[in-house]
This record gives sequence, structure tokens and C-alpha cells, in this order.
Amino acid sequence: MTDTDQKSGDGLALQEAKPILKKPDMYRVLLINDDYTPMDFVVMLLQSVFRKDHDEATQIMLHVHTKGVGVCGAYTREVAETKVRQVMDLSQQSQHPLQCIMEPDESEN
Ligand code: TYC
Repeated sequence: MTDTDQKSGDGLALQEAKPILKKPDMYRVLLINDDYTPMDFVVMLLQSVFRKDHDEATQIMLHVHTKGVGVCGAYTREVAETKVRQVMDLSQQSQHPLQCIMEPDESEN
């Protein structure tokens, strides 16, 4: 007799509750290249908003500059939304045309 087929007095089978743990859906935050936003500004954003060190921030900025688009990181929906908003707010305040978007991270499923 195993744990799951023990019977209680009234004949009902008792089964131990299994916690259902599902990984949250993840979203990639992407930076889009443009011809006007200064490289230093993009590096600063990657350090302040995405917590990259100067070397990694520079690598990501140069990837976006040469390829047209690049991933800053993958986050839960609310965190990704907040980072996109922070990038867009800082860019707008400095009057740069920098664009930042998010998309579902399909590699997580
Ligand atoms: N292409 C810009 C320049 O030459 C730099 C840049 C990089 C802009 C990444 C946007 O997402 C970007 N000054």
C-alpha cells in the first residue's frame, strides 16, 4: 500500500497536496538602433536600468548599433514593462529618439 492509496475511515482516498509551481512567462526587452541617440547615453541606460557593468553595456550597445536590434535582458511582465517605461522616459527627457520594446521570450516555453 502506497501513500496515495491509503483510505480514510469514510472510504475517501486521501492524496497529499502537491504544490503546482509554474515558471512565470518571461519577456525580452529589446533596444532598437537609430542614427541620433549618442552611444554614451545608451551605455549609461544599460548600466542604470539594466544593471550591466560598463563592458557588457558597451557590448550590447555595439551589437544594437551594428545589427539594428539587441536584447537587454529577460524579465517577468511587470519588470519588463517598468524597464521599457524607464528607458522611454529617460530618452524622451533627453530628447533622444531611442526606442525600447518587449516581446514574449518563446525560448522559455
Ligand atoms: N547608432 C547610434 C549612434 O551611432 C548609437 C545607438 C546604439 C543608438 C543603440 C541606439 O539602441 C541604440 N550614435
